[in-house]
Amino acid sequence: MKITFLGLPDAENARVALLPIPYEQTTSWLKGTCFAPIEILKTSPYLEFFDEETGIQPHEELGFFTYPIEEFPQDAEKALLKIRSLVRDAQQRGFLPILLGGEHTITLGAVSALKEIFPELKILHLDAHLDFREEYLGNRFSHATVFRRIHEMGIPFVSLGIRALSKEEYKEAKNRNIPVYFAHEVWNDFGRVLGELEEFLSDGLVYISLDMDVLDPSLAPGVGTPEPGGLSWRELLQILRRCARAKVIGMDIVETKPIPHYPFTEFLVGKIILKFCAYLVDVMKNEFLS
Ligand SMILES: [Mn+2]
Repeated sequence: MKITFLGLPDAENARVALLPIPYEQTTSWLKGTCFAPIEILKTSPYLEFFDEETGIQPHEELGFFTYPIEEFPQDAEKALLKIRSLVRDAQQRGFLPILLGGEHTITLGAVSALKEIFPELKILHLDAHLDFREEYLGNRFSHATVFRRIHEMGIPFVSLGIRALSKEEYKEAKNRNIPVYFAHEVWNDFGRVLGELEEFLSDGLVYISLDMDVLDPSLAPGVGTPEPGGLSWRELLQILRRCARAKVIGMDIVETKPIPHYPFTEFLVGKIILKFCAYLVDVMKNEFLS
């Protein structure tokens, strides 16, 4: 039987699609992100479907469609092409695509598909790492180089929550005027960060790339490269609330690495999806009423 988000049958008029992308080739330290998509889906039926903050049940208002879990090519180029055609398919069918990674490299496949349709696309990058290396361990298409490639594609982005990067990445990002919000800025001046984020989100079409290690590892320990000092749940929700007011055209949630017998991080991914969808519905309803 097909594994679906929340364990529910695919909704007839689904507006949101979950795309499992079990691609993992270049993770540098702890392996296992390829197991995340199936584990995220498997834990999702245990989520509470009702969102108490908005009074909304996202599965009733938006409806979810889950793409089947398929094998992924080991070769980065082939994998990215496959992701690209999956995202294009989701887009053509009118879904908001949410990709479940897999390593961070998958973002490249998604945004290359979306940029063809929406040239004005921009990205909100939530991560502990800047992923702005020219190459990593001899590889140009790696989880550690994703945002360098995205920069070369001419797609604007802001990176938020950063707290692990090399001196070269730091310098390169500065030289190229990449807006980076470090974790310490979130701790010390979250109001300003949110205000500037709101400005960034206020025009254009936004793709959200959420690396689970942006969260504090006390909250999301199941990641390949945990870094202390990450976002709190409350901070993430405040960011997602602002995102819901923007024109979001796609999202990925990457780098979850299941810990055996401790599926909390996978469970949290499902919770993030439900929260974000509840906020989307809330914004649609309120805007419709006003
Ligand atoms: Mn990361």
